[in-house]
Amino acid sequence: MKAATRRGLLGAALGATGAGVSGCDRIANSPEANRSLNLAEGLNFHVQRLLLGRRALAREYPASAISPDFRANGTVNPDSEDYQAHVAGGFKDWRLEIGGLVERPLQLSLDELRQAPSRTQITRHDCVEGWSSIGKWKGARLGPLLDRAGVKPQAKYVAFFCADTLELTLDGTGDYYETIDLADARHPQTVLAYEMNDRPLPVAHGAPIRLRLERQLGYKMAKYVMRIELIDSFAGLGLGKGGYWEDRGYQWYAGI
Ligand SMILES: Nc1nc2c(c(=O)[nH]1)N[C@H]1C(S)=C(S)[C@@H](COP(=O)(O)O)O[C@H]1N2
Ligand SMILES: [Mo]
Repeated sequence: MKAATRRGLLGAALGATGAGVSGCDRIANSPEANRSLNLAEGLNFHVQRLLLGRRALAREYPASAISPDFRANGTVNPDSEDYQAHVAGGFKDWRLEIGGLVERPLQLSLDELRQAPSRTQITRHDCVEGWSSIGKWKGARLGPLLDRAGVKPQAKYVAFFCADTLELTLDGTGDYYETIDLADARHPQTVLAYEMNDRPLPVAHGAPIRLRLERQLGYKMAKYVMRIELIDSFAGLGLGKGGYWEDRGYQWYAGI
């Protein structure tokens, strides 16, 4: 690659952080500088992937591609008394809490979520176990909800706390939870889905709402979301790795 092109890339990726490269060709032609430029280019690749690549949309499909039998996985019916009471009452008294590092904590009913800015998308769900299904999702976009709550500057992650416990452990760490960063939270396809294939979200798939995070694997997409918290670190949650499956060895960033 020509030095000029390389500088252009570097400038694009690093300019904003002030780690720019001088425009001197003699520096670019010296072996030491080239080594550091190559290093920086590797960095640049990751920076681009992180900052630019993650804004790209996941592929969307036509209605004809929808799987006739979308698989359900993990918990398919949380057994907690609270949750079962909500199912029996049609989730009328259910409220989604959005709290933690926010200016205005929210408590939203399902109707209020249905009135919030929404998005509908037909996407492929990929489970780490090796199966995929295509479904149509409609939900409240997370970004605008976060704006309504007013994210405090020190917040870095969004944590989702679910109604189900997958594993009863002595230390009480078996509750399903997940965390994502704010870039993913504000991605246009990141929604709190309350509809699947044009019907209210079924219990097996996470009623009343489940996260859709279309650029990552299935285990990131928390079902049965009861509470959302803005946090600056997930070290204190569960076993400290950022999610139920992450605590058991899976990657925190499960990009696909
Ligand atoms: N609360 C909760 N969320 C969950 C799970 C779970 O067991 N509990 N399983 C995860 C996994 S591994 C996958 S693949 C998807 C499955 O979603 P589905 O049942 O709609 O296929 O949900 C994810 N979110
Ligand atoms: Mo999964």
